[in-house]
Amino acid sequence: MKRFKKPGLLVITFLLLLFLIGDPLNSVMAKSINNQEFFSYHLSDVFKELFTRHTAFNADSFVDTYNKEKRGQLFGTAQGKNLVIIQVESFQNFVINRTYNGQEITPNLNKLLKENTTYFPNFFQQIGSGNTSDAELAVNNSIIGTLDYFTYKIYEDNCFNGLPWLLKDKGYATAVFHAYEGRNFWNRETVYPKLGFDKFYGGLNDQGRTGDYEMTEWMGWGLTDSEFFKQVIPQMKSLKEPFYSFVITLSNHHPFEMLPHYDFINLLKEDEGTIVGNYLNSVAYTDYSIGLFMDLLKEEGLYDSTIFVIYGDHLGITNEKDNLKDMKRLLGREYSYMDMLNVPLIIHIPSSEDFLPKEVKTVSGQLDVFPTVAYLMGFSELNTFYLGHNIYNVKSGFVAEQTFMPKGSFISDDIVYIMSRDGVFEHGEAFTFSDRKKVDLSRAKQGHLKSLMQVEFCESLLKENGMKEYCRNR
Ligand code: GP9
Ligand code: MN
Repeated sequence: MKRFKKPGLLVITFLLLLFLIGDPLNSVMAKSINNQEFFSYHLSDVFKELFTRHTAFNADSFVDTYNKEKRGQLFGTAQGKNLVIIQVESFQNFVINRTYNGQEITPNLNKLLKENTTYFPNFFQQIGSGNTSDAELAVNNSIIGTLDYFTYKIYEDNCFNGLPWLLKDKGYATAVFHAYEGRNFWNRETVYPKLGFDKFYGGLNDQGRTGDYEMTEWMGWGLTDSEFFKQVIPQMKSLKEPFYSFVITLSNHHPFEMLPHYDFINLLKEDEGTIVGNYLNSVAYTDYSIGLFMDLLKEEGLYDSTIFVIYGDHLGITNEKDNLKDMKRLLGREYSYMDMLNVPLIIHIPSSEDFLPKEVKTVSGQLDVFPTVAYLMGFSELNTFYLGHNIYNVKSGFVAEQTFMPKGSFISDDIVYIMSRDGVFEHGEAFTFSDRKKVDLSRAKQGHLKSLMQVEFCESLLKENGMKEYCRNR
């Protein structure tokens, strides 16, 4: 049976087997597992299961699933259009379509959901130690970042072959936009060209710095999003069409403190001065800024010729005691990992002639964005390594997690499994996705192994610089 279509994958998998079976104590997996607090998983048991029963290790989940999944009505509906991906800082899903104290928190995005848009309410973050930068990595490359340290640093010399490169091959101009004060936070300056971005508009032009953004209004971590978006417009206009613009917002960052004139939400007394209260105002401001950006793109004639992808990089409200209490009051139920890791994904194609489903409820994660966008943009193949799936067409969703929900955890349409921090599978917790009812752990074993395998596959791919072949002729 021909399981592998790419020679590189065979090599990586073979190496992975060697690492895992040959010398488990020194293996990649053992090392990264040991890095996790209280983690002492029984490796030999896992691998006996993986390689004797072949339950979780299914090469199909790593290779060329795109070929099958690309068949669908929306294939190529955005072919040749500009692509604008907006990665929104700390943007969680619970605010979408929510009314607080009689006010919509995200009126602009809620409105957008009604216009040639698909909303994915069951979309989850998939990051490692690199926070914002790992979300960038996951979405553009369909691989998950490492827990060891941030991927953009450890693997800065690696070859990547994700969305920007494949779009460049199709004649797209590629650019990334971000207004943090220093250009090189998360080692971005070094890594973006490796990811396939031709141009990086980044950093502030003030106090002796020579970045690309004028400091017209400061809030929190840097230039305000609304001022940032205004400055992005001429930069974007200077790109040759078609282009891929990857735009990273910043204002909605912890501790979410706002300039008073951007406080749009009338907070209840009990939410004033809290992280949750701050967050509501901060996310409402970001929503306002995105609305402004869309209006400016319309004025500049760049709106109709573009496909937009908007999602959150990761959670903003952590599970500290006060937050848990305030979030419980807001949601009317416990604030769980499932809420924390749930970020929204929105795909908007203004001039699509095809009918876009209003909502796709399949469970999905950041790794799925690349194959999904490739499908809409009519890629005939995905000649690279990727772990995600085309969310529009895949029958059931699967998301491997490794932060907050420890490595070995997963979310699927059927079962959610939260790995125990002591590393013993049996001490973990399994429940149904739909109504969060506890289920027997046996129902989570297969997904647990698949989750470990996906994460370890990525670790191995990065460690072995498994995509180096793709860089040969660049
Ligand atoms: C700064 C920004 C930081 O450029 O990306 O966000 P963080 O990684 O702290 O969420
Ligand atoms: Mn972030």
